[in-house]
Amino acid sequence: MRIKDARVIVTSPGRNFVTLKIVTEEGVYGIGDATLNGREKSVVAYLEDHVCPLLIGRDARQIEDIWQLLYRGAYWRRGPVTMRAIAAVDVALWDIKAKSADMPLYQLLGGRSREKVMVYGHANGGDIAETVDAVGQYIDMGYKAIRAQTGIPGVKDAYGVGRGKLFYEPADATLASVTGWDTRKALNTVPKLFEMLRATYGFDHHLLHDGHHRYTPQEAANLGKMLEPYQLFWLEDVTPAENQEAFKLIRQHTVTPLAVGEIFNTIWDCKDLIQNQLIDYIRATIVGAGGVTHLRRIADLASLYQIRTGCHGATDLSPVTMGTALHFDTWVPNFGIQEYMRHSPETDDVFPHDYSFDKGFLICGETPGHGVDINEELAAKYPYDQRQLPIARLEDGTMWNW
Ligand code: GCO
Ligand code: MG
Repeated sequence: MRIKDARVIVTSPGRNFVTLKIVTEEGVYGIGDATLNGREKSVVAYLEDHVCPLLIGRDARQIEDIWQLLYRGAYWRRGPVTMRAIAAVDVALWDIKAKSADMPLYQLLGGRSREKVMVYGHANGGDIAETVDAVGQYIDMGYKAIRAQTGIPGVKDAYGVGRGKLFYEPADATLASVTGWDTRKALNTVPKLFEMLRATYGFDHHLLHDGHHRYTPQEAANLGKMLEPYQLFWLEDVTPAENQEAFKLIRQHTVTPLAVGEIFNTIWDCKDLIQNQLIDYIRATIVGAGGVTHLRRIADLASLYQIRTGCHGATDLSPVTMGTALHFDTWVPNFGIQEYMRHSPETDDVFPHDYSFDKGFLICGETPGHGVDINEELAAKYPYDQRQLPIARLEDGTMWNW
């Protein structure tokens, strides 16, 4: 089963997506997501100039060898651009393999470990009262788990305060827009939000919060401690994780569960965090961390330490990543939760898919492959639209982590 064609499709149905399509001589094709939010074109060039020519003529069934070829063969390892390109190839090849076997992808991975995949939605509000209302709307839709973010008085456009009810699109400007940050004010506000949420809705639902890399390890430990009475499902990205050791300090001071990894590319980014049991959930996902082939290795390492998965699933991960992640989640023994930020109707039309939502769970379909396709004619109607993620600055102008 030789690869005849490999090409990149860029489309912007509401936001930008980069998709790789691989076609075999037999006419079976597979697609993979290669979207890198705000830096999309770097992956397009990496794929078109350096990866696609290497694929032509290879046996599409040799997924592992092709993965190793692209990882070792480039000499320059890891990094978001390389690993997204590898992920796109890997997912397209798994799609082809599963279609050829006439099986949904989860069957090839080892079959079902569960009936359905628990997801969390994003509740956002300009202030605490609005966020409490937004959480109520998710509860009414049947969600079991909800991430809650609120505006912070005195902070311009604090992280996570969305435009739009069911999804939030941070890449909102041609060149990065400037938002504000103030840790003191955040530490005054976030615990009050969760106090109000538990007072209003009780303790039956899972509540999550994203710190989006804003706190120092000491501040993060303090936040984790203050949130303990509200029993969070997780506190995410509470400090940057380039220095994995930083989590030791946080861990010594709080039992609030910690989640990290949406910007990780390989197992090496989380090796120490996992082996020292410094986190509870690993957020690496299909498109970010080298596809199914590599994410499976991360999940297996995590399982040795009772660390569970929590795949990143924001709107900048295309339906192709969501569909593939759902097959992965349906199989992976140490599943924790799946993030589910809904896509716009325009995006859903360009990427027809067979997964469905039912009362707080997503269910992957039974179509052979990963169950997501691309309507190329429709995709061509939405040309690339230059957008970047915002940045954050402190009151005195100091550049901070967004
Ligand atoms: C999350 C995230 C995202 C990121 C986005 C960046 O937990 O869903 O932090 O919303 O900000 O994926 O492109
Ligand atoms: Mg996050």
